Amino acid sequence: MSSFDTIIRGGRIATASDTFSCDIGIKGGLVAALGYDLGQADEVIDAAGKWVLPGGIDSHVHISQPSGEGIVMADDFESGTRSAAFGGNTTIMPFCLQEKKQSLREALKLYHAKAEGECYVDVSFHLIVADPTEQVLGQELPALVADGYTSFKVFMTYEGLALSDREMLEVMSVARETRALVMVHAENDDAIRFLTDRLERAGKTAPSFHATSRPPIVEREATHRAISLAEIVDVPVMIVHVSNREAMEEIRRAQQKGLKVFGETCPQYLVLTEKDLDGLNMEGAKYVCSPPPRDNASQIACWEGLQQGVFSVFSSDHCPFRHDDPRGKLVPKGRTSFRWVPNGIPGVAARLPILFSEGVVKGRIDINRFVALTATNHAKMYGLYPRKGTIAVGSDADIAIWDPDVTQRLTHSLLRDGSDYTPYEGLEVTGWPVLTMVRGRVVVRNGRLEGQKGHGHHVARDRSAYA
Ligand code: DUC
Ligand code: ZN
Ligand code: ZN
Repeated sequence: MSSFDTIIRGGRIATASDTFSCDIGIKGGLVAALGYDLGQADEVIDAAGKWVLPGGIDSHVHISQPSGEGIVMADDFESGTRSAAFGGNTTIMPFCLQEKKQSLREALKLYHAKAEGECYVDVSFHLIVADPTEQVLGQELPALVADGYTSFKVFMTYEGLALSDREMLEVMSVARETRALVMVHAENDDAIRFLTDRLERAGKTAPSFHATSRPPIVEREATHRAISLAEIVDVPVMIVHVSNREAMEEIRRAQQKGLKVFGETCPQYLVLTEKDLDGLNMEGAKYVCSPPPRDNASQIACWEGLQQGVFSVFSSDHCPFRHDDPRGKLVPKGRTSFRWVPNGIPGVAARLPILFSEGVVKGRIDINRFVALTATNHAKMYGLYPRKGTIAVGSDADIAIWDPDVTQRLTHSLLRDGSDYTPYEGLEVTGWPVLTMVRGRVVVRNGRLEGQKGHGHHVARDRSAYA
């Protein structure tokens, strides 16, 4: 009888702290041994010449989320988790959106029903708190945190989603009491609406004006305010999808003061700019997301944030819509103003290859920081560590094997999501995940889907290591 179900042989392993060469013995979905001469296994995977890394954890993903009348998100849980696996991810963390007047439990029931039996990789929901009633604050949130939903996102912009400062404080207080982590979308809603109205009155309605309507100062002000509110309550806070230097410096300043303020950035802020929104005939709609991509100086600032630890996580903010589709980016109202163009871009499969190529291959970050930014820190931040996010005896065998020598141009067909484009089309990347394994089972091998949907399941989380 074999000692192991699988042995991964001859690869070079990197974790967030160490780099070493040995074999990995896997049994019952767990890493059971690290060493040499591990003996027999039902399957031996040759990883010579390859990196063997913890599978990516993408802690910022939107799937099957209601997005406005007549608009449909391009990914359901089947296609979204499939795409995640093709991009070297083994866990994703989608949002469960509470609608106004809806209970959070009710919302969660719907999302679980959508995900059940459909997932190729593991999933774990964050909650979006859009209607913080007394019942939600006093009863639902504490009970849900106890059940393993240990993080919630709040929005400072968007009609129907934006919370007042008072409401933010109330949610943050519950987070403090329950040791949950609050994620904040930081943009000043009044300023955006003022600028949007002014642009529309001047006839400036093309997708490119989306970026004009949400300049860096709008993000910087809200970031400062979110940090201040968290300081009042004395609670840790994660500022998500940071796009520019001013917001990044607000986070750095708070960290230097000793506050538990964390930051996240995303691929669109490293390799896209607002110029991408300029395309004629609604081509620019492909790049409409919030905050919008900025300029080259902002890209440099985001790299600095990653290199210097101001940002602890690098996520995709995968929020996919089809482009050539009246239920996606070409929704009829969107032609009348950028205000109505669905907000978000796909990226769950492109995230890791972009950071590997632009970061590790180009020498901006080392392989250990890559692992920290794409897996380990997500696991620690959101209560999945050490079960996930590392390669260690006893951890889930969530592993991605990377060929560092493959060079190719990103193109949508490689990414296997439900959209019809990638905003990163044509970007040359070196390094590619050639095998993705979730709890010991191969899901993707050499560009072919081997996994079964339904193998991925929902994971209840512990408290954040930082809460
Ligand atoms: N915020 C997100 O986190 N994702 C997509 C759109 C948005 O505004
Ligand atoms: Zn957001
Ligand atoms: Zn998002």
